[in-house]
Amino acid sequence: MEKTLVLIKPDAFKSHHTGDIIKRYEDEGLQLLAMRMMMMTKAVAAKHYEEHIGRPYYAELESFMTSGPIVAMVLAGDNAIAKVRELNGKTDPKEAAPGTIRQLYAESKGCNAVHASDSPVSAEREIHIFFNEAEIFD
Ligand code: FUP
Repeated sequence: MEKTLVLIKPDAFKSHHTGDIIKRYEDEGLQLLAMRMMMMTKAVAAKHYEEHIGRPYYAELESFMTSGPIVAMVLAGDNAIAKVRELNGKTDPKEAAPGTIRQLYAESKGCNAVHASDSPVSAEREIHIFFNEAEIFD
């Protein structure tokens, strides 16, 4: 079983789509192994988005991601990384396929409802920013 880190971002949390989003993943057979509601600090944002530091949109990304509660979770299943990214849709909701989470719930490329790991290496790194082994129920 592959694991992936998912974040429900402040926009989707604020617009009350947390339940809708979790249901989409569970309906596709993905299993919740860990979950926490929290505020992302600037320090956690810098760790999580380290490859984006210095890019023109970083200040906006940091300010958005620390603007309100997020829900962090670990999901597992066959091909979980690709499956979750497909359910999420493209980064820019204008390009996201109909019925994807971003097409349904995101406003813009910056405020785009969800994050999901993009590779096994990222998943391993990102999961351990948010959870320790004792919090992952596998
Ligand atoms: P994704 O893998 O779909 O989450 O997208 P990226 O890793 O490319 O980008 C991470 C986050 O940076 C996005 F969710 C939003 C932000 N971003 C922008 O705001 N503008 C950009 O041009 C690219 C990324």
